[in-house]
Amino acid sequence: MHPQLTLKSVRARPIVLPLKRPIVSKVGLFKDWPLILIDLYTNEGVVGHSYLAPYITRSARYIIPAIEDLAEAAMGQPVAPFDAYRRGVGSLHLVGREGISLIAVSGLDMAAWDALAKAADMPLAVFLGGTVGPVPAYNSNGLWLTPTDKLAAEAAALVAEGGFTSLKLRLGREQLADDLAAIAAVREAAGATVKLMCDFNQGLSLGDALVRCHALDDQGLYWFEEPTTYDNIPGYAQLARELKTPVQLGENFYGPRQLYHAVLAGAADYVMPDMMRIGGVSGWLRAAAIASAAGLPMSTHLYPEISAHLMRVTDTAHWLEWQDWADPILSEPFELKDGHLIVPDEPGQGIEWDEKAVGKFAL
Ligand code: SMN
Ligand code: MG
Repeated sequence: MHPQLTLKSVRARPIVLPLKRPIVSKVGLFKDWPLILIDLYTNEGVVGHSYLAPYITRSARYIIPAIEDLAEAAMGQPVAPFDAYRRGVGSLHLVGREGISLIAVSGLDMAAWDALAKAADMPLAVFLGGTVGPVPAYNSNGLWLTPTDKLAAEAAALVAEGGFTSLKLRLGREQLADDLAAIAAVREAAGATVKLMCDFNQGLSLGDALVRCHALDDQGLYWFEEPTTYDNIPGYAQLARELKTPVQLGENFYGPRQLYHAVLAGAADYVMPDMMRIGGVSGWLRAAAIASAAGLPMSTHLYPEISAHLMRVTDTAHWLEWQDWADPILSEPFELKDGHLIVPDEPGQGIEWDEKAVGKFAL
């Protein structure tokens, strides 16, 4: 029998990684990519890892104290992520069940699941009742709102990064003609059969979203992601009702209940929770059960390593979003093959920090 793990301490460290291709999007311009690395130590010697990608570098100043506060309260307790989730959100609910509270809970939750799977000497996917193997992925490393004449070369490079047949393209440029030119440039370079997941990053008003998405509805795009503000649920229900192209929503859902409300309202054809906001592994598993009952295909957002394990046990698993942004600090980045991310046959998530690189990017 494996020993029950007991929480000894938690370390959370901010780092900032350079981005090969700067993010030019309606949610902001990012030249680099901050991460918070979390190490969860147990009395038994097992160490769980996770990371958060909070977009804004200075947010480490208020997310890390929240992580430390929750960890302090759990010191000496069994490593039991479902219990910690309830206790963590419960203890912070008066300052909000969502936002920073849930982000801190999610980071600790992922590290706790990593530790448990490591203690059992199983890959996380196997620990959760699945198997390791390939997960279908699209390349989301580029195709931002960059000048259209740069898109063809970038699309060809993105396909070549891992034999990809699917790419994410950001849309919602000033003029419809600019979006059409972007689509044409990418298809020209990546092949007519390339699947294009299209992300508007909430950049349009509901009225503009209706007009632009109707105008693009015959383009054969794979999905329309977040055309308007993510929490305009009635607006999304209208978009999903009126459009032929599937509407994708969910990277901004805080906790499984927000996904549930979106499902109830018919606000999306596809959902794509984000590990940092949905509640880590525990939140994902609950959200996946809702998507399964509703028959909604579920994709991932950021966090490709841990998300790949989860996709192996998600009933309606759809597409994994691939970004290589954490690769510089991983001692063994995950392998890509023929447009799939390969879940490694290693205990836990299968991520270990390259401490030399971490030192280089420390804040
Ligand atoms: C996104 C991800 C990371 C930064 C900005 C925008 C985007 C996505 O919404 O879905 O990849
Ligand atoms: Mg998105």
